[in-house]
Order: sequence, then C-alpha cells, then structure tokens
Amino acid sequence: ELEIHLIPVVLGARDFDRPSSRPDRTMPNVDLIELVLGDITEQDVDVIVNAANSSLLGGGGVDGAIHRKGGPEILAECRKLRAGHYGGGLKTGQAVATTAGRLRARWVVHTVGPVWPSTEDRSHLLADCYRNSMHVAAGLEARSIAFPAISTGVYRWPVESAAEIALTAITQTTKEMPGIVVVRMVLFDQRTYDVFQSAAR
Ligand code: AR6
Repeated sequence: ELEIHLIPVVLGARDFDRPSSRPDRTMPNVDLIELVLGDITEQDVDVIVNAANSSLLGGGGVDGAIHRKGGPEILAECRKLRAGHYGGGLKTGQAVATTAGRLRARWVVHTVGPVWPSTEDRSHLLADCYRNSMHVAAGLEARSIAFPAISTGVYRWPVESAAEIALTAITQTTKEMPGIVVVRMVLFDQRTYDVFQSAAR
C-alpha cells in the first residue's frame, strides 16, 4: 500500500490556483515533488534511479532490488557500459541509463552517491547525482522520474542532510526541464519518509 502525499514546491512565479494552465513551455512543469513511502521497483514512471556503485555490476540495497526484479538484461547492459565508455567505472555524481528490463519503468538511470563520512564536504556530489540523473532522463525524453534516497543506506549519509540536498537539487534542476512533469522521491522506511516530509516543509 502506497501512501502518497503531494508537497507543493515553489519553483518561481506561477499561479498554483490554475495548475492546468501551462501556456508557456519555458515555465517549469513540475509543480510538485511527490514523496512516497514505498518500493522504487514498483513505480510506474519512465525512469527509476538506482543508487549504484562505481562498478555498475550490482550490490545490496536498492541496487540489489532493482537487478533482482528487473532481471539479467539490466546487468548485461551495465557490463556493456563497462566494456565501453565506462571502463574505469562510473564516477561519483555521474549518471548513465540502461534498460529497466522487466520493471514497469522504461529505463534505469544508475548513479553513484558519495560515501559518508569524508574528509572534505562531498554534498555537491550528492546534488550532482540528482541533477545528472534528471539530465539523462530529459535526454531520453522521460516525463517522469523516481529517486530513492541516494547514499542514505550502505553509504551512511545522514538522512536530514540528504533530504535537504535532494529536494534543493531537484527543485533547481526542474526549472531547466519543462519536459519532466513528475519527480517522485520513493522512501523505503517511515523514518526516512518523515525526515523528507519535514525537509519539504
Ligand atoms: N526502494 C526504495 N528505496 C530503497 C529500496 C527500494 N526497493 N531498497 C532500499 N532502499 P542503499 P546507498 C533505500 O544502501 O546508501 C549498494 O550495495 C534504503 O533504505 O540502497 O547509496 C550499491 O551497490 C536507503 O534509504 O544505497 C552501493 O554499493 C536508500 O534506498 C551502495 O549500496 C539508499 O540505500 C550504495 O549505497
């Protein structure tokens, strides 16, 4: 059962009382970032984002779930990427697309979040994950995209900080992307969901 709450995010001057009026393509089309308590592998969106690692060859957490449910086609494409342009792996903050295999989504965009802690501030790399994933999605002409809370599991980034970085990066990036009309954060547990709710407020 998904519990869906819509959090209005102000993206600049527009009339929220008339959400169906979208006369100007230069206006941002995302009125809302959806916060959902649920499983990202179940999402019916064009793109789901994977919190991968630089090897692109799978792992635990959301990465494991996506490969398990999406089937071997995703890993096959990841291996091709490693054999080609991504021979050295995917760098932290970068994003790249593959098929979504058997998932309901059309594509998986793989990105690598930064590990916590680190001697230097790596917040900009976490923001890059969101920005670059949305750029890849826009390049695929995706209209909807779902993110997990990147770096907040195995990579141990504090959820309060991650939520602020994620929502800020998404809000800024949607301004450049009139084609993306749904951005959904899919939070896997109640605590993470609650923290994102507070950050959105
Ligand atoms: N749907 C949505 N969110 C999920 C799901 C799911 N099915 N499963 C877990 N989460 P993590 P990271 C949440 O560890 O911290 C992997 O081994 C989870 O509760 O998946 O970026 C990779 O291969 C947490 O809130 O990703 C890398 O080696 C969030 O997703 C490493 O973990 C992210 O947790 C990446 O670590």
